[in-house]
Amino acid sequence: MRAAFDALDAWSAGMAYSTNEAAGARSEDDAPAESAPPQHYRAVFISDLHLGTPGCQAHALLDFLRHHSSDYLYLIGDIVDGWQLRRRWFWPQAHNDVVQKLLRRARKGCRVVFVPGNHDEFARAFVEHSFGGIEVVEDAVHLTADGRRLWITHGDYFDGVIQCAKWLAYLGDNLYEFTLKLNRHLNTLRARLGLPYWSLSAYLKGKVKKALNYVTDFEVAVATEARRRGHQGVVCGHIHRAEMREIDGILYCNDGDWVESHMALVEHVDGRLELLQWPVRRLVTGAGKAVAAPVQA
Ligand SMILES: [Mn+2]
Repeated sequence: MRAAFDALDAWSAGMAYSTNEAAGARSEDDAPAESAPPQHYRAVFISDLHLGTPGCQAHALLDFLRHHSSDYLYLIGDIVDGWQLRRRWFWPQAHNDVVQKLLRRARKGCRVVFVPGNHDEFARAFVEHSFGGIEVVEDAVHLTADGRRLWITHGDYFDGVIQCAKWLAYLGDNLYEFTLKLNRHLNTLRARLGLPYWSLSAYLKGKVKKALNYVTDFEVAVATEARRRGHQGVVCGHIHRAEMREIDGILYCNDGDWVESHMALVEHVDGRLELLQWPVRRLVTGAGKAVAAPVQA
């Protein structure tokens, strides 16, 4: 098993060299800094990259990784989308570059920890193994510089205990907007057929409300389990909704995703936690309200 990983690592490293040669440039990490040096953090937490899908914002993610270095890097699930890749192979160069960057980071002494999610559940078979220096674990506990224990889990295990269709949670407000449009077209058609007005959006509004309840239920369920395990907080992903707030004395953090929100959670050297959006940096208050801050030069 170990040999297979090393072979794969060597193969992927070879890929990186050939790519760089083709581009006529050396690895960007090795190149002298042309712009500002990367902002260094104690820990960076990212999840839901969904590499292997057209939705993955690999270029934004590469840019984020270039600008943010850390002692610890947690990959909290749905990193590679095995579900999508099984249906249709989609693996552009940028997705390869992300994998290269993560492997290189591990080689250069950053402790990279991968907690598989539901879309990369294939990796759960390799728990307690190391993939080119990236540790694969079922879940983890991160000790912050100020002594807080944060439970690291993707979050999909909580789907089973929450009674609502999870796809609604992914859509949320977008679904409502879309529904308004659909409603208009539907009723134009109904009018042509001589049928009375019928509000699809009103019908679905109740369902969206249920989806919002799902998000809250998810957050409470994850925080409750973190408390039961004796931790002070939790960092998860899965629902693609970045958040940082206290739930009954437990710090609930969701590091967002790299499909839509381009968000990451970072721990400063003093243990302070912050949600970042890249390229637009945001300060997220305890109430979950995002305040736009100047874009880093
Ligand atoms: Mn997931």
